[in-house]
Amino acid sequence: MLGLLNVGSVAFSTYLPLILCGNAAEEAPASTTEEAEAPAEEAPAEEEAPAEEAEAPAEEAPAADGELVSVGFAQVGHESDWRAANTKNYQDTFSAENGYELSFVDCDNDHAVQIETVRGFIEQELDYICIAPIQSAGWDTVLQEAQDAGIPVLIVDRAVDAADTLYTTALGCDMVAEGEAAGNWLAEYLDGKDANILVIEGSVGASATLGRTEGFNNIVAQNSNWKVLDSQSGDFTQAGGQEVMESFIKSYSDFNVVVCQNDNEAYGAMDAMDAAGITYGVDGDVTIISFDATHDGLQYTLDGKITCNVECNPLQAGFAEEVIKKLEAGETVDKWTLVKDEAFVAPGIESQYAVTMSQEVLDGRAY
Ligand code: GYE
Repeated sequence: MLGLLNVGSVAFSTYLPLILCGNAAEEAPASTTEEAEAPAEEAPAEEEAPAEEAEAPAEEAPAADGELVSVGFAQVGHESDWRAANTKNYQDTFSAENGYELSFVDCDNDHAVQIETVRGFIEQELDYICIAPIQSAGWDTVLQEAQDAGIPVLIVDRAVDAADTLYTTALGCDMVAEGEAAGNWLAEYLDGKDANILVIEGSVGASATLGRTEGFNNIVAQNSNWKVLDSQSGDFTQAGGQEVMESFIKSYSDFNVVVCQNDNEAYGAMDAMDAAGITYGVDGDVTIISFDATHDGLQYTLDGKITCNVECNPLQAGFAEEVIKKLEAGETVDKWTLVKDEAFVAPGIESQYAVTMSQEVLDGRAY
């Protein structure tokens, strides 16, 4: 169920030697611009992207004068199904057909590679730089370098821990709100019952991890009969989720809630519980909460295995394109764009915080 991203098989960028250095160059799958072959109308993003983008006639595209607008995208990596959907959305949106030359680099979850990737984009004098920051700390110097070079920077998906004067705009989901949504739903669901909670966190230092943890803990603090027994990073991967859950099972026997900070970790945690004979889901002993609401994650929610799944919408490229179009037109842009999301619960559960899953809901999803 872990979708393997095929980013490594596409043509390597001519820029690649400049932007990947050291051993990372051998390991980091990287790809670039010309591979975005899917015509825009086939992109799953189109239904959810802002209407202006989806409908924009060719003459309004930034490439109207025949020049492609160059955009560098320093992507986190290929750790999850969410990331695969996000990457596809950027490649579909920033296609040559739409007037862009996209330099896409998969930074393989390595902060140092990501910094050097951005430096490479600056050296190449690209028109725009999008960064999905692997970790939130450590950005001041390279953001200053981009600013000195006069290149607008869009911080996408995750946030940076840097002054907002150092970048042009930021966009993404509200991770703290996602964590609070999970906690509020759990309080409603448990209706006063005790909770012994295990948390499988995302990658260390990522704003998605920090925000979801903070938001969930805000609600834990309001429930005196809830206890977080342990909280460990599963690195947003299926293997990581499985490994952490296996070690939790060795140490704890009295848990009734497992919070996985993304769907892939939940798949791994379910494998570990299956192997240990622990039952979970609406009919089992353990309630699983997950984040992302990817297609497979919501299938598990529909099946009653993941009881609550808090969405983070990966279809964000339309928002980035909207910003770039405005900048191309000399307009000012908002400092922050919120990408909205919602939560889903298993059939048979009614919640003021979440949509109850059905086959129809799953079939209507764009990713
Ligand atoms: O939840 C996870 C991915 O930054 C919101 O990163 C994103 C997170 C997402 O690896 O699956």
